Amino acid sequence: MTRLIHAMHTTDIFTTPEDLAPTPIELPAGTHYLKGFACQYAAELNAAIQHIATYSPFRQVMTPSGKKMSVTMTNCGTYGWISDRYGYRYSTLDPLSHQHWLALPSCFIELVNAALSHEHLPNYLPDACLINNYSVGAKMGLHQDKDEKNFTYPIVSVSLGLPALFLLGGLTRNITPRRILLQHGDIIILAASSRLRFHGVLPIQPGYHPELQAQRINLTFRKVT
Ligand code: MD3
Ligand code: FE
Repeated sequence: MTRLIHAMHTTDIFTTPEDLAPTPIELPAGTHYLKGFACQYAAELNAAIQHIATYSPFRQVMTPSGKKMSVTMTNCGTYGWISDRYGYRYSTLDPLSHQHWLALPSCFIELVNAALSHEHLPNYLPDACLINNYSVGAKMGLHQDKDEKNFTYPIVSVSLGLPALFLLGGLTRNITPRRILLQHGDIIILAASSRLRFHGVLPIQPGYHPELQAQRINLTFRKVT
């Protein structure tokens, strides 16, 4: 054992292993990370999410390749993101109820406005909010969000509940993604040149959150049209 310690460089002792420090110090241009920004809104957000999920329940969606996603989803706003064997698209109607999605709750709009203002980004009114629900083990593969008409509107993401390691890649699939830890209340905004980066979520690890129990919920606000 002594031999091993002597063989190490002293700096190695102070280097935190990558797995324990997944949040990089430097973020790429157009990526804005607001640690814990939504914590004060969490109870109100969670109540609104429960209401939305009573009206339009979380459901597993099928990808065009015929695989069921591990994440369950619902939406609010003018447009909802849906996927079935015919492909991905936005729809004004919930395919389960054939009714319109519920309107965005005012606390959602206020939070997006507060986050954009904090980052000195132009304010916009989102017309879609995709609500992803991750149970332990759920994940999201590397993908791009490009079903929206105008990529100059940033995507605002709000994380609640269990932590996740978020993967942020490049503009092509072959670039090794960096890992960013997203915890309860964290907001990440993908603007400008980061808007079309490949991204995904590693499997959620077992845990318990006092407000959301054994789940992670992610809200993504978008402007579709
Ligand atoms: C980076 N959701 O719903 S949010 C999605 O945590 C999605 O549920 C993930 O990817 C989640 O499409 C990640 C953060 C996020 C959202 C959009 C992005 C990161 C992004 C668009 C471009 C680059
Ligand atoms: Fe995405």
